[in-house]
Order: sequence, then C-alpha cells, then structure tokens
Amino acid sequence: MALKFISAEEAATYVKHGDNIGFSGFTAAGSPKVVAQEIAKIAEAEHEKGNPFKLGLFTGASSGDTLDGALSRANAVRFRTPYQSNKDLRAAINSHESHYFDYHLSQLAQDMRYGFLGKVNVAIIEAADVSEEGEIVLTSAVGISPTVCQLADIIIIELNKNQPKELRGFHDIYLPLDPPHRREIPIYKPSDRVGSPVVKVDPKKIVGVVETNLTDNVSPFSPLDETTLKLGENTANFLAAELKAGRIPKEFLPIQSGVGNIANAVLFGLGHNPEIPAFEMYTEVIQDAVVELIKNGQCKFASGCSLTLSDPVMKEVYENLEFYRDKFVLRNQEITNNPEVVRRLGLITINTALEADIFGNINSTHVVGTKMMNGIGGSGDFTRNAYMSIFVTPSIAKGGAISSFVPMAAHVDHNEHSVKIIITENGVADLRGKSPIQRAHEIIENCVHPQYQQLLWDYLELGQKGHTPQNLMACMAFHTQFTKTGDMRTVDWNEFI
Ligand code: 0RQ
Repeated sequence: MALKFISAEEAATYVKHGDNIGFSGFTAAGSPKVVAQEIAKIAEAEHEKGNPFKLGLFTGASSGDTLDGALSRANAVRFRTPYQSNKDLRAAINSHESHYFDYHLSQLAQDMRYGFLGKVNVAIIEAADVSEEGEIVLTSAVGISPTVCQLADIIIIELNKNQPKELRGFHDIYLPLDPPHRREIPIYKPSDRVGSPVVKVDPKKIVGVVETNLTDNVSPFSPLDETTLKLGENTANFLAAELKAGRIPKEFLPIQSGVGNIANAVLFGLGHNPEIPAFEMYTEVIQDAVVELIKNGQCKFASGCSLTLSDPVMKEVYENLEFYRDKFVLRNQEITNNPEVVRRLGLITINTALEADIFGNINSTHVVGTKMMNGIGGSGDFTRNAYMSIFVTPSIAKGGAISSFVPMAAHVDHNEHSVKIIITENGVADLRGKSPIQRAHEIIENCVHPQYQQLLWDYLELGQKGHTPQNLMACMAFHTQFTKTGDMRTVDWNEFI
C-alpha cells in the first residue's frame, strides 16, 4: 500500500476533541515534533469559537516542548500520563486544568492493553524509516510506541530526516503476551536481544506521513559543582567498598541511573573511580554521560529506552553509528523497567530523591507535599526490585532554606521497605538491616547537612515512644515552617513541647 505524504496541518485534522492520543518518544528523544503544534493551533481556534477541545495524552515519559508545552499552553490537555517535566504542563497539572496519572513507567503499556485507561484513538509516531508494508524503524526512543500502534485506530507518522535510517537494528521490540499467557522475558544479560528491530503495524492504519528534519533539542545538564561532584565521588567510593567487601560480585552488576543533573554527576563519579571495573547499564535513559563512559570503555554496553542526548553528542553518535552498533540497544519501557528482568539481572539502581525522611522514606515527586514536580518515572520499577537500591540527593536545596531530610516525608513514593542506601555530598547512610531508630541515627549522622543536624537530633527527642518514634504534632513542622517563612531552619520545637 503506497504511503500518503501529508502536511502537519492536514495530519492534525485527524484528531478530534475528546480523543486519546498515544505518542512515541521517551523524554524529548523520539517525541513527535510538528503535528502536536498544529493540533494546539486547532485547539486554540476552537476555544476562540467557544468550543471545547481537550485530549488525553499517553507518552513514554516526558516529551519535548513541541508536545507537552504546545498542548498545555493551548489548554488542550484533559489528562496526561505517565511522566512529565514541562513547566507549562506542570502549572496546568498543579492548577487542576489537566489531570495527571503519575504512573510506574513499566506498567503503562500493559495497563493500556488491559483496557484500564480508555481507548487510544490516534497514534503519532516519529520514525527514522517506514515501509509500505507497515514496518516502522523508530528513532531515538521506544517508549510505549509498539503498544500505542497496536491499540490506535489510526497512525500518523512523523518521518524525521534528522534520524538516520541506519538506526534500523538498534531497537529490540518485544511485547510480552498478556496474562494468563505471559511467559518469562528471556533477557539474561543487558545485551540480549529478544524481539524485532521494527514495529510492525497494519499499513492500512497509517493515514499519513509527515516529513520533518528536526533534532530532539534535549536541554544540556547544569555543569558539575562542588556538591554534585562530591555526591558522585561518595557514590563511587561506596560501590567500590561494597565490591571489595564481596557484597557486589567481582564482575560487578549492571547499573540503572535516573535522569537529571544529579544522575549525570553520579555517572561522572563512577567513570572516574579506578576501583570500579568496566560495567554494563540496564537503564531507562542513555544520557550524555553514558556516551562518554562508552567511549572511554568504562561502560561496556548500555540497554535503554531512549538516547536522550544533547544535540552535539547526538550528532557525534549518529556520525559514528557503526562504532555504537554493538554497544547499545533501545527497548520498550515495559522491558527496560520490567520488575522480572530488574530482579533477575541484579541491578544497582541509583535514583534521585526530592526529599527523604530520617526513617528512610523517599519523596521523589511532590514539592512540599503538594505541588507535582515531574513524577515517579521509572524510579519505583527499579527501586522495589533492585539488587541494591540507592537514592542520591544534595542535603539541602534553595541555598539551605530547604533540608532534603525532614522528620516525615510529606509524600511517599518509595518507602522504608525498598530503600537500602541514601547518599548525599556529606556521606552515606546504609539502611540495610536497621530498625527505624537506627536508620534515623545513620541518616542524621552521615547525610544531613550540618545546619539541620541538631534540629533533627532534637526532633528525635520529641518523638513518641514506639517502633518509629514520630511526633504526629511536630512531624510536618519543617514543611509548615517553610510555607510560612520560606526557611525550614527557623523551626522552633518549643512550640510543640
Ligand atoms: O530546583 O531547578 O529551581 O533550582 O528541584 O533538583 O538538584 O537539580 O536535581 O535535576 O536531578 O532533579 C527528584 C526532580 C531531581 C528528579 C528530581 C529542587 C532544586 C531544583 C531539581 P531549581 P536538582 P535533578 C528515571 C528516574 C523522579 C523520577 C525518577 C526526578 C530542582 O530526579 O524527577 O527518579 N525524579 N526517575 O532546587 C523543593 C526539595 C527539593 C527541591 C530539590 N526538597 N523541595 N525543591 N529541589 N530538592 C527517569 C525517568 O523516569 C524518565
């Protein structure tokens, strides 16, 4: 069947008010770049006429500004899942203009297939290549594309000339059968390939192909500073000591690392510690630091869901694709984050906390307990099933007005039962085999910023007797004080005695 090439404006007309749209991509990588902007224009025109125009949006994780930004600025997002990091969408979510299901990334595609989240009307998929037989070579990410292509009534392709056709072979698309027919996922090492290099769809569903030529436009990371460098160094030294002590096998274990400035610094630390042997990664996001590790031989292989690379690094990778062909693979997030595979491979997982409490519960998502930052992403998929789950965070935020360690986390994404190690620029809290009160001592002594140590020792004195010595009147005082005065350091426990 001949492919029909259409304009982005025409493609957008296939989308109707009330539709649910499934997009390719994972982070800005692989996210469609032009059709959503045209949909946003239609939404604005309809709103001007007094007509409603809102959509449900499924993506792999966050997306580019040309998608989440454009549609939320046009007030066209009815609901959004599973993860986002766009400032305009964040504002819409926090004002309830858009509803947000903050979802474990590994679960989204299967829950869509189970019918838990409604219909998918349209799939908008970025491709490096597409054939008349319906074979799609994806671009820099896989995300949930195989499932949305399967579920959607119609498919619009954004064929991006900026993404080389030679990417064919870098993807490994494996869709597990749904229960009760599911079998094990036969991945026994990060480099195992178990699926197809392309997404296969019924070509009759492809209603149009829109040509583009745009980069992913991934924002670069903040430069490393004293705090993040120390954090990375502490993480690397801790893992080297675990290896020496025999608690990590001598071959080392695959690493999963979160995304963002802190994760970037940790990868830098791992790459610069001579006691850490060359390792493999089984992770979600392959970011700039991973490419650097691959180039210098510190990372032997990376399995991920996306190549989330700044434009210059992406250019370098695409110009040298043959060097990288046996060094990384891109899988759908149902597989990169799969609990079965994470547990089997024995991942060392390293994710970033927004805040932690002194008993080891982690808040990854809610600023001061109420405002959504980004979302849980894959951190829950990995943490709960890790060989060793690590959380990293600077000990303070906003120049010290916020302590990353509080008496009780104002929102819990990862609880004390799953969190094994917490690391800051000050040191390491090893929570393994420790009771709540022992964990509190370990965290206050090793991780908390000196400006907050005494306040938290004093809090422990206020605690009611019991297994976890919380004081339910005072446990939110850090947060309430910050809301009142803009500084947690001014907490006065006398108010609670
Ligand atoms: O704010 O940018 O205004 O200065 O939060 O913090 O220190 O730059 O760290 O970029 O690594 O992001 C948890 C958000 C950290 C991220 C989070 C403020 C701080 C700064 C960013 P400014 P940093 P990072 C796989 C894993 C959840 C999902 C996940 C995240 C801004 O890592 O979204 O783990 N994780 N996915 O000042 C108020 C606090 C704060 C605070 C920091 N306690 N209260 N603000 N900040 N601590 C990836 C995927 O799933 C795709």
